Amino acid sequence: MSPEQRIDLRSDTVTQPTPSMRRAMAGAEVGDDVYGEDPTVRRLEERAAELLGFAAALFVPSGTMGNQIAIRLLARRGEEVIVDERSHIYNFEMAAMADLSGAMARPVPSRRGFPSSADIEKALRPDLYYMPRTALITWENTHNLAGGTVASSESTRAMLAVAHRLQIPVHLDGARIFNASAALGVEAAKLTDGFTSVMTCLSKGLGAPVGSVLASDVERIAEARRIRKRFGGGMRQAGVLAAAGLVAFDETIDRLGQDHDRARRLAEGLGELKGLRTRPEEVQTNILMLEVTEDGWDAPRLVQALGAEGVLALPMDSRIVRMVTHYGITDAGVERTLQIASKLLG
Ligand code: TLP
Repeated sequence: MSPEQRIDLRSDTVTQPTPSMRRAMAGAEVGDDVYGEDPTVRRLEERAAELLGFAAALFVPSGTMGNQIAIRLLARRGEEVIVDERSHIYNFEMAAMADLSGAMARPVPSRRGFPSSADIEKALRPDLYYMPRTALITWENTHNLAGGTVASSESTRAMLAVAHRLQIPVHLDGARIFNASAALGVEAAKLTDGFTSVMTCLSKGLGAPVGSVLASDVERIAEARRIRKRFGGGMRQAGVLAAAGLVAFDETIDRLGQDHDRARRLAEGLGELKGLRTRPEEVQTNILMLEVTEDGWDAPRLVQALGAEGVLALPMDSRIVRMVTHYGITDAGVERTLQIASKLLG
């Protein structure tokens, strides 16, 4: 089966650059960004800062690097970083905070990805010389492993109130903050208000081929630039990539709601099949976690069977399969996925 015929629901990272991104990349004005001479990168950073409501931003190769630069920036060796126990930073970043920054993760439980302010407060260290200091709180919105959930403004506000009262910086892993913004109908800059730093990805729902940005104040971004270089992320004529990011900001933010509608439609249709459980009312954005409840099936087997029919999904454990919609998934792709799943599970 050719890649064009596949329905690839593994992630929103799989998108191909749009024709206008490819045109912008081909024509991008570039320079050596390590000398600060790439005008396209600079434009992307200015635009990202403006969209996220910060004074400055830094173009980075990946979301992981953006998160890890923020941690290096805001925590010192031997200090603790509060993380939700299912966060990307804790589960999918190779313990980088320990390896690169000497920091220790302090995982906190949550129901749908957002720990309560009471649980966060409980995890904060008292000021005792024989205990590690709590350096930083992290927050993920939308939350990937919880199924693309959107933080309520109440939960974010309550967490920020604790952080501000105790003067602890807060980093937002906003890889999909524009999905949260589309789901709530609220500008992204409103959702980032009160955070010390924010990372967002161009290479997920926004469809750009590569890249993320880290936003914060001018001083911190100047320091983040030094850390990026130390981490090996000083890129040269990166304007070729930033050009696609600018198109992503201009052309793809407004269409994210369609991905959310399609994820909901998938959840509704798959939930009707025997042996699958979905909770369509809980699908808020473009990520859907479906539970395989049928005896004789499990998540890896279902993923394999779907894959043989050209529908790609990700097994998360023995029972849970993840599907993510993005601009490469059309209404026809959703209907075809439902037909194939129904044929398999009948
Ligand atoms: N998520 C990827 C995988 O790594 C799981 C995906 O397919 O969803 N924060 C969040 C919330 C993310 O979901 C991801 C990537 C990242 C950070 C890291 O971004 P990259 O992949 O650019 O390093």
